[in-house]
Amino acid sequence: MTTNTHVVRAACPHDCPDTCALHVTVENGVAIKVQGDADHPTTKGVLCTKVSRYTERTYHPDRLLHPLKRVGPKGSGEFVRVSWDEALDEIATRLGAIAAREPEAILPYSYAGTMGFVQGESMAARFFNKIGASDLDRTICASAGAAGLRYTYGAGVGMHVEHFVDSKLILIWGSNPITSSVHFWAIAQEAKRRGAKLIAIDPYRSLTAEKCHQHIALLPGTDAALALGMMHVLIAEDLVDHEYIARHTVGYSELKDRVRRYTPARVAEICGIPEETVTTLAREYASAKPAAIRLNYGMQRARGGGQATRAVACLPALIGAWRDPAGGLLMSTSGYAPVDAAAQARPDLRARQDKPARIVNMSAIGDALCHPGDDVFGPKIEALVVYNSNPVAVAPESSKVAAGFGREDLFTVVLEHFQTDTADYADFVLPATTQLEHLDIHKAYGHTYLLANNPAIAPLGESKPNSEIFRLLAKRMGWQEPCFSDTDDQLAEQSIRWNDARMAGSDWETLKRDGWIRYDLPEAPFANGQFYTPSGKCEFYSERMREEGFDPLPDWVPPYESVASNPGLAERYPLAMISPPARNFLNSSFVNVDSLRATVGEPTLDIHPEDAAPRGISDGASVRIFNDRGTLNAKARVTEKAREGVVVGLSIWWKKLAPDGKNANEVTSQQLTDLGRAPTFYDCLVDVAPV
Ligand SMILES: Nc1nc2c(c(=O)[nH]1)N[C@H]1C(S)=C(S)[C@@H](COP(=O)(O)OP(=O)(O)OC[C@H]3O[C@@H](n4cnc5c(=O)[nH]c(N)nc54)[C@H](O)[C@@H]3O)O[C@H]1N2
Ligand SMILES: Nc1nc2c(c(=O)[nH]1)N[C@H]1C(S)=C(S)[C@@H](COP(=O)(O)OP(=O)(O)OC[C@H]3O[C@@H](n4cnc5c(=O)[nH]c(N)nc54)[C@H](O)[C@@H]3O)O[C@H]1N2
Ligand code: SF4
Ligand SMILES: [Mo]
Repeated sequence: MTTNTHVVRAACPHDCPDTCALHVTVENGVAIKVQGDADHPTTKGVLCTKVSRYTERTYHPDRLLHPLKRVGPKGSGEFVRVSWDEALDEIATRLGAIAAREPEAILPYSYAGTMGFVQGESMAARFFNKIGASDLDRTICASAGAAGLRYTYGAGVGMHVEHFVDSKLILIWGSNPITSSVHFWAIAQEAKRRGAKLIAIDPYRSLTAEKCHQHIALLPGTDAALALGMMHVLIAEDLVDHEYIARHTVGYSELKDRVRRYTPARVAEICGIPEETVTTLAREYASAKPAAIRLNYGMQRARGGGQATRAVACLPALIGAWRDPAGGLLMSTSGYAPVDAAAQARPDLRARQDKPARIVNMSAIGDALCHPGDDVFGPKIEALVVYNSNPVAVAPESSKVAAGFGREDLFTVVLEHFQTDTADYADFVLPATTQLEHLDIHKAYGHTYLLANNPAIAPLGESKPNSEIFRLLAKRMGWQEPCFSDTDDQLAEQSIRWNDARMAGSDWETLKRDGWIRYDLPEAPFANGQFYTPSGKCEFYSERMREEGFDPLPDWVPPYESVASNPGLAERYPLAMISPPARNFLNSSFVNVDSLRATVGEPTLDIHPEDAAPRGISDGASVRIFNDRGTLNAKARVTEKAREGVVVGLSIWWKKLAPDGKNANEVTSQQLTDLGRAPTFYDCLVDVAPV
């Protein structure tokens, strides 16, 4: 037999800033290798460990290959195989009956299991718009930081990641790129070889912080204070770029007043770091040219996360760092993509154009599902359709989430690759295709390219793309609108405004053929101002925020739960817990890939020797982590990587694959951030005791 081998151009679907360009090698219809595209300027032929093993995930023996219907009690994971016809008929009938009475009792629940537009909010969004469902506020990751950037720069925009290679100082702030953005880390290392200084700002001595020249281990949720303290020094010592400020910023004099109260001494106390660290950092930041900040989402998961992002985002404008392509800041680049959201989601399909849909925040899904319904909340949630997300593992205050999902009167459909913690609570589980089996189009949030994902292999078993599942459901609902017949190819093409100048005349056919294309943008995006704000300037003072009832100037908003801000609670639960991602998991994805889970071993908790000793905790001991919301077990690692007062449990475990059936979200809270209504995963007091 002759072997038939070819290579397919694809894109990594995962929620990761790097959005790699992939080459998938297919032999006789089987994907045998997934590699990074050597020509793509940020992927450079390299993938992370997880996605190098993507075929292991796609061909995993536990892949869901046919529809399942629940037979046991909710959460028991007892299902029988059913046909697609039986599953789709019953789902359409049940949703149709609810919609006839109260459409807003239906709720989609989805996030970035895939970041593709086609398998994300296109056909699915059309389906929920047409049925008149409640809208999901998709806040679980980045919406605090996104709001901070939007008020300051006008959108999620920043430096081209490639230019960090020429930076002389890089602040890696609330970011652990060795884990969460390896391609940025490769660039930062090259900058280091060329003489750049790297400084990590992180309460935890992460894999990245260990490898930087300096590590500033501030207390969680105190970043805004540090940024305001730096501004205090920059202004007091006249280290600012007056010309840039005058031409390209708004509100300098108001900002000057605001930062007066953030003296290095006060900031040092808030952040739990030496006073001279604040002063030296500010001076170095002003003198290194060009200076760049890689800001990331770890620092916006506390109450003041929105304002913290805003405060840090003001820094590059104060010193005029934006003048150089290798100066400025990168948190997100997703605002550069000329996305046509209305063409994707078709909000015009909603019958009620006179009133906005009821909105349910995904970050408080536990409370939402447990709510009986009233005039303020709106109707009780009766049906939930989950895709691209695993809320029973990833959403905060997990005991409430599980209680909500456990409601016998809730009708739940889960589209998945695997029988996750969430799928265990489904009435119907529908098998979805993976990235190798479907078509998609991807923007990124950590670089400035648009990518295509061509399908490499046929769907495994009876699995279907999300888009096709919603297309089939729409047919069963009897909807006649032509948009419910659009193919995946059409959905992809409709996602982008191709005539936007940033697309430089490219089209979908070219993108599919070439795999990726760089947006046409200036190399130093804000050298001449041209921010995406209403004023076109970097807004230190935001008139929009004032109008919307927020503090128009950046400020430090203390955490809900910290020793200083909540001493009563801290008496009982004196340790701040953070639960950032483990390197070989991707949120809760890959936890079920045995070879990757083996590298992590079991759930761990890093604790400082000074916190461990008085509690009688020795290295390797089993410990119980607890607060009023819940409790979980982990293996203690007594280490100075965790600063005193802070414990670190790398995440996000599948609950059912942890020895005690629990993960870090047992103890996290459903409180929301100051801006963006985001979760506060890293704003969480606990205590720890030997088991
Ligand atoms: N391997 C891997 N890669 C991933 C993911 C994954 O799960 N695994 N997840 C992906 C997703 S969805 C996202 S959003 C990104 C997340 O990746 P990042 O944006 O890098 O954010 P986190 O990993 O949450 O946190 C980064 C660092 O912030 C620190 N941190 C915690 N609290 C604070 C604080 O208050 N201030 C400061 N300055 N630092 C703090 C943490 O200790 C951690 O080392 O990574 C993506 N990439
Ligand atoms: N304690 C704690 N909790 C956290 C965080 C933390 O740092 N600490 N991080 C938070 C962050 S930043 C995020 S982004 C969220 C992430 O939370 P989620 O967005 O829920 O991400 P995952 O856990 O990776 O789950 C994605 C699921 O989608 C499925 N999936 C992937 N592709 C497809 C597809 O094409 N079709 C269908 N139907 N399914 C698909 C995968 O199999 C997987 O089970 O978690 C948050 N939760
Ligand atoms: S998870 Fe991130 S680093 Fe890994 S292949 Fe995907 S985009 Fe690249
Ligand atoms: Mo995220």
